[in-house]
Amino acid sequence: MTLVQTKLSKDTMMQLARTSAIAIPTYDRESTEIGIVHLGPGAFHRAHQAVYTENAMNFSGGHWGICGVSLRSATAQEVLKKQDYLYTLAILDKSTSYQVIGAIKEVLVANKQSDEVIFRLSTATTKLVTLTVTEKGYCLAADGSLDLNHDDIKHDLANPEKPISAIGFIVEALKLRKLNGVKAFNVLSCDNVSGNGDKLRRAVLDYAAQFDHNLQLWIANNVAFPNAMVDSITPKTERYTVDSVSKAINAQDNWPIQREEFSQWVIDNNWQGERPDWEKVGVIFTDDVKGFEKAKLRLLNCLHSTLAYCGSLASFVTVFEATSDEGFYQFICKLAADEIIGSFVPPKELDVNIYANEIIQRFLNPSIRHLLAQIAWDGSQKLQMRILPIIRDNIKLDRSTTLLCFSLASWFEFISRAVKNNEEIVDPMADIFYQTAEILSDDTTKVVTGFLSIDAIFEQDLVNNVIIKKQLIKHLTSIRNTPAKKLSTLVNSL
Ligand code: CS2
Repeated sequence: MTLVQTKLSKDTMMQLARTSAIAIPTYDRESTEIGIVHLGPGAFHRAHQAVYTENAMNFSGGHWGICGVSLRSATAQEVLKKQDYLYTLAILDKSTSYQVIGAIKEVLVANKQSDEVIFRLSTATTKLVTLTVTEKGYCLAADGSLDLNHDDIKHDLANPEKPISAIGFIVEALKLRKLNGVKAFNVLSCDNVSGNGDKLRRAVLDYAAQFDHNLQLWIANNVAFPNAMVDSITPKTERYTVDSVSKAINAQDNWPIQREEFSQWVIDNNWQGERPDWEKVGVIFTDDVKGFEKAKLRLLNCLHSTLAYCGSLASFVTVFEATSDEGFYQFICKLAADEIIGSFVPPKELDVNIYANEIIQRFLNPSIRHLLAQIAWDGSQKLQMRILPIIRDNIKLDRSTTLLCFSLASWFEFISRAVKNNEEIVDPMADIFYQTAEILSDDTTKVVTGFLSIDAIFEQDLVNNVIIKKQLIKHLTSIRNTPAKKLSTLVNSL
């Protein structure tokens, strides 16, 4: 349904700004060159890094236009091109504010335009490569090295000039830069992955080593891979977002982005490379980026995933709904206080009790419709960063793990129900779940043993820990014995 006649474009944007309170780019967008290539320009990138870059260019200019590279889907290109790559950011708080973002100047689709992508990456004006390709995009094996058996990596090793993976593109472009005497770009990961820069560096160096040790050495000496922590709750754009934003700005925007007001980007202070004036617009540079990462993954993301699985089993649809339930609210507060805070050393700049409380308040933002189903995706990857390290640290510190095991058991049940009902599971390990026969069992000991046998997720220290196994079986049994409506009482009694 098109609600308004005018289409968002560079011609209509000026009109918008004159007639309404919509913020638009204040830098000279037409003459701004592309300085950043971003791999994976999905919702999060467009609501977060692109906005910081936009605000930095509004503040002090610079040639930091972004070329977004979608690795597979052509949708971003199709939709955004028709509106001159402009889109609206809607910030949902007590009231909603709108900002038209102009930082993205081009979108390429890697599997259709690999030559253009490599050209853009290897050209001297590209100073920085950023990426949001999610946990699975790093193609890493369980031991942290590049998974040489990963289908995309196998493809790229056989066809290095026509890559399909982010790693393949980065290395091919760096190879050309080295060959042509062009200074290397830096690579800044913006994925919600612990030690994201370190992990990416490992993947890139392992891949380069397959071809040429000199290239590997050159990359190791010339390319920085800073670690970074990113945060802003960004529910995916739904039909109602398109309609309500288009109505509010009085122009049809077919791909606006919505997010909460809170936004944080913390980058390693040791990194000195060329970049937009991000520090002028709120980006924090710190010596303890890993501390921030841990705090965020362990508090915000662990609580999110817990709500996603337990909350879905209780038939809640959104984070707001689940957190507004008294039983679930008490449960996540207790989980944070008793088992998460204290499992790690927070950065000195952060009061972790206040931080935890603020996160739970963010979940209670009634304007944000954040689907539990969206957060539930890719559990096999996410839980390895959000729950398992906390369990492991608590064991070492002789602290309780029972609430964390409840959270893990609810993931087991969530997946096991999906397998039983033959539903689609959005997870790179979905095939493994379908192949693990025990997951279908009515015997909860077998189910737990089946999950723990997946060695790409669970390492031996956890598999052999009898206390953890007992807790998982106990919780899975009580989840199975409790009707959805009573789950709130169950979690509140833990
Ligand atoms: C969420 C995150 O989908 C998920 O897994 O937990 O996307 C979360 O909203 C962001 O990390 C917040 O910064």
